[in-house]
Amino acid sequence: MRAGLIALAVGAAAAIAVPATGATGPLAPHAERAKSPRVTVADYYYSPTSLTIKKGTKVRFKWAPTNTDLHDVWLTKGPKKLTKKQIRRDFRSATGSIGVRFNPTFERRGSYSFVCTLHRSAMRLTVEVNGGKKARGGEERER
Ligand SMILES: [Cu+2]
Repeated sequence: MRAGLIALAVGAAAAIAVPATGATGPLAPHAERAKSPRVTVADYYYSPTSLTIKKGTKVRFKWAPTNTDLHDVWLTKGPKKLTKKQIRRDFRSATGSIGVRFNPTFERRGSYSFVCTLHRSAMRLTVEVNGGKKARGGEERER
């Protein structure tokens, strides 16, 4: 259970300052106020492994405080309109075991594939970004 894991890890993680700010940061003026989904980056897995969000959503990645190994989150495949520069700047996290900050905002629709470059086969994440009318579970499409 997650609460148990966190409690266990408090001792080990006490020396590392992890900012505990809420989701009250400023949003882009035109973006809808969507809550930020979270993805846990743990030893050899991401949780969840897939995510469907609306365009303009920020995703908060949290490195598990129990980690003992290094991990990162790198985009390997994304919408065609993303430039290499954008990919490098916005969709590649730093590498670390705990305390890494990575909160990309997904401004373009499409399918995004991420891996941990250190554990490519074990750690994969897919993010589907749709137009913004109906996120998650919306099977209907306007045509
Ligand atoms: Cu990893």
